[in-house]
Amino acid sequence: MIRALLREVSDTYADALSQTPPDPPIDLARARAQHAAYRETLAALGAEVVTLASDARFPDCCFVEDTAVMLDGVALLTRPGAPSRRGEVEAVAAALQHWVELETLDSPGILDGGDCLQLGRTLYVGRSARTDEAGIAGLRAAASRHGLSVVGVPLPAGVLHLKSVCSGLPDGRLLLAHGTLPPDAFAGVTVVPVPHGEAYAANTLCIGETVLVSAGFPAARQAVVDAGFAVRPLGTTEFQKADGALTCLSILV
Ligand code: CIR
Repeated sequence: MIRALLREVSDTYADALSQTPPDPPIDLARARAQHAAYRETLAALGAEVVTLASDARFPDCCFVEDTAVMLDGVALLTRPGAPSRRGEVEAVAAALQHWVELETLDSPGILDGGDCLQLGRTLYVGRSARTDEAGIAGLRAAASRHGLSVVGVPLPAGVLHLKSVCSGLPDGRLLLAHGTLPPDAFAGVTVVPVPHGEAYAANTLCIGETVLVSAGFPAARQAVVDAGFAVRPLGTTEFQKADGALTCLSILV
């Protein structure tokens, strides 16, 4: 049974961090409707969904992925790169402790879960504005205790997180937005390309053999279908406005 931890969209979500001020601005009611559809889809696919209450102090709190990284059934709590988001970890930790053991980052670094992607026994981690060398060192120390190796992937300017431009498919292949990262950063991994113009939709979420894909990106959807998987399109426009996508909205345990 997959468990999914989610967090409601905050009353202050319109103030969420964004690399570019959204135009039109975030529509809070629409964001909540999209979040509800996401939650219902996960449940319909058989996940046990737990949704935490939001906290108006944290506009970005629905993006729970950034607060913890699962390492073989243990949750490594992160130290998010954005200072305004550090306080989000507490409520997530309180919820996760009922399900799994918790570990903390034993370094003074910063690390966002959105920068972490596990394929097989390798954890790829983006070196970004949100994840630094010390954060990667802390991740490596924790991962090695679980027999996982860590490979750093430098991200180009403007790419918020590693998983802003790629995500894993159910069979371990990598869905990667063409022209964003060199495929040889993922040596030995088979890459399924998404056209550059649909880079946003390279962030997908796998629930079993089904792949959730952002609605409105036909080439990305086709790439996943051609790769052999069932797709569920979901509206994510209000999360895209805050640089968020499908994986960001849950921690799968
Ligand atoms: C932020 O800038 O932190 C949020 N507005 C978006 C975080 C998206 N999270 C993710 O990709 N894992």
